[in-house]
Amino acid sequence: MNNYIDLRSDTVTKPSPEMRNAIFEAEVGDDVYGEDPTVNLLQKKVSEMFGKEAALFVPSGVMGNQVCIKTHTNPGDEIIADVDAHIFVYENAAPAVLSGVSIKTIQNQNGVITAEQIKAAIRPKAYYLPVTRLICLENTHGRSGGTIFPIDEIRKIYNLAKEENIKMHLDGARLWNAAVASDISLKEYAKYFDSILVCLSKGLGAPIGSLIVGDSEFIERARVYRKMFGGGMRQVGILAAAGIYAVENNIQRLAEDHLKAKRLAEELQSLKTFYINLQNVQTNMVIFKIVSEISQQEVLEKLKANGVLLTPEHHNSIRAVTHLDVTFDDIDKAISVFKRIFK
Ligand code: TLP
Repeated sequence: MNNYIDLRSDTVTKPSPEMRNAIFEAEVGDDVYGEDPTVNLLQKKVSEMFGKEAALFVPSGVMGNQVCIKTHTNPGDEIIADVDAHIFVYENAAPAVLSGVSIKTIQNQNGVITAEQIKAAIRPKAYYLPVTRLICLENTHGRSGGTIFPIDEIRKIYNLAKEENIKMHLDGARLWNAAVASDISLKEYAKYFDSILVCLSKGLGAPIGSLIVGDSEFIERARVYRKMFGGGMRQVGILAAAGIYAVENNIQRLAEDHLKAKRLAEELQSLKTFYINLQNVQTNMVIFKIVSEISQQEVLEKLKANGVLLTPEHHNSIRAVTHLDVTFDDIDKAISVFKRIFK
């Protein structure tokens, strides 16, 4: 896909020469013994960034979410998530398979579920009902096009969770984007969650890797499930080194990706083939809802034939994601392609 302007996802980013150099230079050890100095450094660094006691390096976002769900719950419990949450839609029903829990889904508005909706979804206490154990939020929210979860609503949900003795998990695969765009610190977001998943392999440009953060006791228990799920890794400092490079160099620059998404959306909003909700273009994604006769597949094929890659999204939409491997120039080229093909 080298010759394409690849807007399918920020997961397609490749390690830069500087990041490859950090990988090359990494000191390593056996991380299952806890002896990889570079992994230990990454975990320490990231836990401090979030103001939490500990962090654990995991191979993927899905594994991070699922290890957290497993650590928080018992079989027969229920977790709450929005109906479009990655945890619910894109993780192969893993909460049912790996943790034996059901998911009570809530309709979201632009990625947001409210404390009021959640309150209504919490099960009353009765021996024949599942126990509502965990509330999962997603920030930024992928299926709504990278929208930011408002901090005021997070605070209300946190207060409710405290009252009800329910834990809070954040799928923060792209929390970095939310923090940069909203100017709210990672620590402030982290205050309201018992566990957070963050990814290195999306907008931050690392080839692989995610972390979960939480208190030390939680992370110690999570380590057991990481191993159980096959995520115990050995001389993985070569990947942690990429992660350290990513968090030290590639967070603030996400603002550029947000500008690229804005430019794409603003330039293409006049096309009649699509509807773009500009208010939802808050970070590095643009959702184009197809509002003319043309099929989703045809739109994607035409774009591909002209060198631009996007992905299908639900509700007859297509999704563009900006990232560090597409330049402003590439965005302008993609805009010309759109304008040439579509009305
Ligand atoms: N998201 C991918 C696809 O799976 C949709 C993408 O291209 O956006 N949480 C969120 C919010 C995510 O968007 C993703 C990946 C994950 C978790 C899972 O991360 P990985 O792919 O590392 O397991």
